[in-house]
Amino acid sequence: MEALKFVWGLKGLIWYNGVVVMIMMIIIVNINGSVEASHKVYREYQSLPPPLELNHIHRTGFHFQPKHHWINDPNGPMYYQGIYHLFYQYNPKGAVWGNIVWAHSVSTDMINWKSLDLAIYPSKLFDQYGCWSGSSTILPGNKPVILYTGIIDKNNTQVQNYAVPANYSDPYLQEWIKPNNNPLVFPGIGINKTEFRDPTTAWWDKDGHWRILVGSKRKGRGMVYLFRSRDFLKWIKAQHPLHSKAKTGMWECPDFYPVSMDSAFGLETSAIEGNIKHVLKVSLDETRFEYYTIGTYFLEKDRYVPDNTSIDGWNGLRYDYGNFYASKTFFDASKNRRILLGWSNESDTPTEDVKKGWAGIQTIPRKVWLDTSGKQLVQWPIEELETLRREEVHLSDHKLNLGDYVEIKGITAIQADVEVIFSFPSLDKAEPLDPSWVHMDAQTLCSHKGSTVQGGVGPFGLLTLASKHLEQYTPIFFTVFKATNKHVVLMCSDATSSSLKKEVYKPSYASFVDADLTHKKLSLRSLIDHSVVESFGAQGKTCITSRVYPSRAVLMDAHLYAFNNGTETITIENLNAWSLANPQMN
Ligand code: DQQ
Repeated sequence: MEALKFVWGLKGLIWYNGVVVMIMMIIIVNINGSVEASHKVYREYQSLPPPLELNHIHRTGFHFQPKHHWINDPNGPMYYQGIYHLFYQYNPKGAVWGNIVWAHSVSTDMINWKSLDLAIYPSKLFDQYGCWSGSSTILPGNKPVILYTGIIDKNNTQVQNYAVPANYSDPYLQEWIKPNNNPLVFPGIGINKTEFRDPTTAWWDKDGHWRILVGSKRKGRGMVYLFRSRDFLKWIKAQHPLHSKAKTGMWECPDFYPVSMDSAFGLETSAIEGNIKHVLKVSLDETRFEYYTIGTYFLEKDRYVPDNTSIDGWNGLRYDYGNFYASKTFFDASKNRRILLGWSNESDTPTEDVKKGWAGIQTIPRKVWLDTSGKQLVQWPIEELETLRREEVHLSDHKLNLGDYVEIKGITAIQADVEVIFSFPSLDKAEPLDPSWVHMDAQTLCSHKGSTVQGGVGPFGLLTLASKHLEQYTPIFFTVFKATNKHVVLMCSDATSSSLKKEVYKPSYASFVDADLTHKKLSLRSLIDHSVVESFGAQGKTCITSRVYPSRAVLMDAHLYAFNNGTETITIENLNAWSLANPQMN
């Protein structure tokens, strides 16, 4: 491995024209819109056969994907008789959203997947216009049941249905029955019948009731209606929603579960005793981002109250600050952990998706638990991913001065797992947080500063999916700033230079990281897979997933570098990188 002096071609221009570049970026972001919404309807593309050649350069190697066509939300993940089940929203006829059914895959490790027949598809009056998202619950006696949203008319009226396995002794649960006493829940008086969907996993309490949440909104106020049932069949709406928040719009795909305050082990969804907190996550239809709060669930009153350390609204905490939506967790009883899956949507145009013949992936399943601070969650890729690790390279105690970069050679940079710990001797050179930046959100600040503008402590990090002459690259990096009486860490995953195509949405995804800087170290792990980079900063405290479409940094022409563009010397204390093999993928 060789260290080179890094000359950033456009650095001077960008610095000089900083304001111009920033304005241009904002315009481009606006013109190029945002991530794809699941309900955007492109009728002309909804039912088109896939192209014959599916091995597109941007197809991922180890992320979950069916052979072809469109996918969105993960649905009803569960562990049953030694098998993991993942259902997902799927268009069996095309590469854009539409004709929605529940497709079904099974696995013994959540990395290798085998696709089964469709599990739930429109066939009855109560779901004839679509089988939308939902969850699974394991009832006493180890009996799984699925709750999902059925669309019953052309106006998108939504009801909640259930489905049960045809044969409980089949660990693959290949056939599902939708009993005739469906729907279980109609939108009652006062409920907006086209904004009433995505039932959660049910939880049970000693009072003999099952409880579920259903996402909704009223007059712009996002909310989760609470329903109770003794027999899982007759559901009564509670007088008040479990929780709601003004001006947040429709809450899709809610998820509600307990987390332990004492350990990283997961808890069964009905767990209520002991030193626990609850997490409520909602997916915001209006912003296409999710946020979660950590709080207390008062069971007697059936109220959830977020802690005052959790922002309840558009600026709340996110599992992931990038392409990540409609996520869902489940309790994995085989390893006592809670697992999180999310849909990572494309940032390319629908016409490109049609040409590729596919759109959408699921992120690598992550273990999720409460940070010792009690104020946020922590996530880490499941340990099973490590079975795909092949060639390995290692680098330690390597210094990066201003403008240095080092290529990480010896692995397939297009499909890799990289773990690195950076250290710095002091924070004295940290750039003061300019008062005019204070009101910027992290993403705006990242697009303003970027990876190429010289800083104090940082920007430093990884350049992933980089072409040989750096015409294209996706940097994942940190910059430490000095605020009034503390240091602030900004983490960015910046798609701005990932490809030359104008039509692609290329945001500078970013977040501030609540990192402990006592030891003057910051860690980063990135999972790189052709058109996706999933990154975990500060041991999983901040996660960002970017979808990118390089034309030059493809296949064997992709490179990986570590870099520093700050005046403080950064040391790569330890870097391990592996090529990742292809698992069995549907
Ligand atoms: N996707 C589903 C809905 C859900 C949305 C439809 C979220 O049930 O609200 O495909 O992406």
